[in-house]
This record gives sequence, C-alpha cells and structure tokens, in this order.
Amino acid sequence: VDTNSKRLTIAIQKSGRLSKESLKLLEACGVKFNLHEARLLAHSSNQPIDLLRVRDDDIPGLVMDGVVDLGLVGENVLEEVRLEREATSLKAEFKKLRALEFGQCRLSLAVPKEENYQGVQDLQGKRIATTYPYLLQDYLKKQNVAASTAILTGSVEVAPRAGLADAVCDLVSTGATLEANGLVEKEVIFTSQAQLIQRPQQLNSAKQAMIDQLLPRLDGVQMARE
Ligand code: PRT
Ligand code: ZN
Repeated sequence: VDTNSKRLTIAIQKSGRLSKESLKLLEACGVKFNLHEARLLAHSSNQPIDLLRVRDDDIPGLVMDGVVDLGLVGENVLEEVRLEREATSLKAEFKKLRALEFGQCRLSLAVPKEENYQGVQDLQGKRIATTYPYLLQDYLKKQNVAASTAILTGSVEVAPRAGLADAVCDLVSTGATLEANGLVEKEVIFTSQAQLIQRPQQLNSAKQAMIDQLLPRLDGVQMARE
C-alpha cells in the first residue's frame, strides 16, 4: 500500500447483508461507483476514492494493519477479530468513527427448547457451537463458566440436533431461525450494528481532508433518515 497515495481506500463487504446498505450510504454521501461484479477494486467515478470489496471477516484486519483507510463492518465481526488479534499479538487498534444504524443484530446463547435452562451456570462443562469463539469465551469468562466450543462458520443452528453441541451462540435478528430449529434464546451476549472504522495511523492531509468532508455528509444523511 502506498501510504502517500492521495486516494482514500474504503473496504466494504462484497456480497452479504451489509453490502447494499454500505454502498447506498456512500452514494448518499456523494461518492459514486460503477461496480463490476467480479472486481475486488472499484474506483469512484467522481472522487479520489477506491472501494475494496471483500469478505466481512477480512475488513477489521485490513483496517488494523493499515492496508485500507476506512472500513464498514459489523461490530460483532470487529470485536471478534480484535479479541483474536489481541490474543495472538497482532495489531488490534482502530478508530471508531460512526455507528451506521444498519446491520442490527445480537449475538445470543440459545438452547434446545426441551432443556430446563435456569441460567448461564447451566452451561458449565457443556459444548457450545459458534462462529464467534472469542466473543463467547470472553463472555463465559466474565460469568465464571467453563464451556468448550465447536467452531462452525455456518449452520450453527443445526449443531445441537446434529449432536455436535449442547447449545449455540449465534447471531439473531428476528429469531425465526432459532425457532425453526427448536432453539430458545436465553442470553444476549453482544449487540451489534455496522460501524465505520478508520486505521489507527495518522492519514496524510489529502486523505484527512476527504474524511473531514465525508463525516458531516454522513451525519446529515443519518439525521435525515431519523
Ligand atoms: O461472505 P461474508 O463472510 O462477507 O459474509 P457472512 O456470511 O459472514 O455474513 P452475512 O452477510 O450473513 O452477515 C454480515 C453481517 O450482517 C453480520 O456479521 C452481522 O453484523 C450482520 N447481521 C445482521 C446478520 C444478521 N443481521 C442475521 N440475522 N448476520 C447474520 N444473520 C443470520 C443469523 O445468524 C440467522 O442465521 O441470519 C439468520 C437469520 O436471522 P433471524 O434471526 O432473522 O432468523
Ligand atoms: Zn463473514
């Protein structure tokens, strides 16, 4: 990465729940893009801004390592990566610029509905399926509960029925997925929405000027939406 570059680089999710809203928000702030579906990088057609479209899981690390200047990502992924990088002594700093008011969800513990669950202590010695082992263990540690994890990057909600785990720690928005799988939400361990983050290092004046122009626009867009 050319840190002297005057072009601002922004990472967003390529395809998924945050993609459309992320693009829409940038466009509402006056940044236009002509996207080619297959391409990783897109140049703005009206500003010196480049868009990097990647898996959401890669966005926090790209920002923390200073590979990109800004990133739009769910707080759940951001905090998971931060905890993981802290545990492995990788750079884990970033600047939080704005909460973006989309991508709202919660990370919750859920158990099979036939379980007579009384409280988080009941998970002592159990196995919990999750995509977020660091957020889960961080929570369990604070609750003084020792439980093991089954790490799955998909289909977490079928793990108990498949005999892989006793409980799940999964993202929930409407709760329909838990319900369809015979699971009942018991504890909310983290609440999340999309965040705009910046790399920790100081930016050159051209880039900083662009951010100084972008943020008031973003505030205006969000204000108008309320
Ligand atoms: O390919 P890539 O790695 O980029 O995408 P991904 O598959 O990891 O992520 P994606 O697109 O599914 O989600 C991106 C982000 O959207 C998440 O990290 C959250 O910050 C946010 N988000 C908001 C959600 C949900 N709502 C959500 N409901 N992410 C996932 N879900 C799942 C949930 O786990 C459940 O399985 O959607 C399913 C439906 O939820 P219910 O409760 O409405 O049934
Ligand atoms: Zn992902």
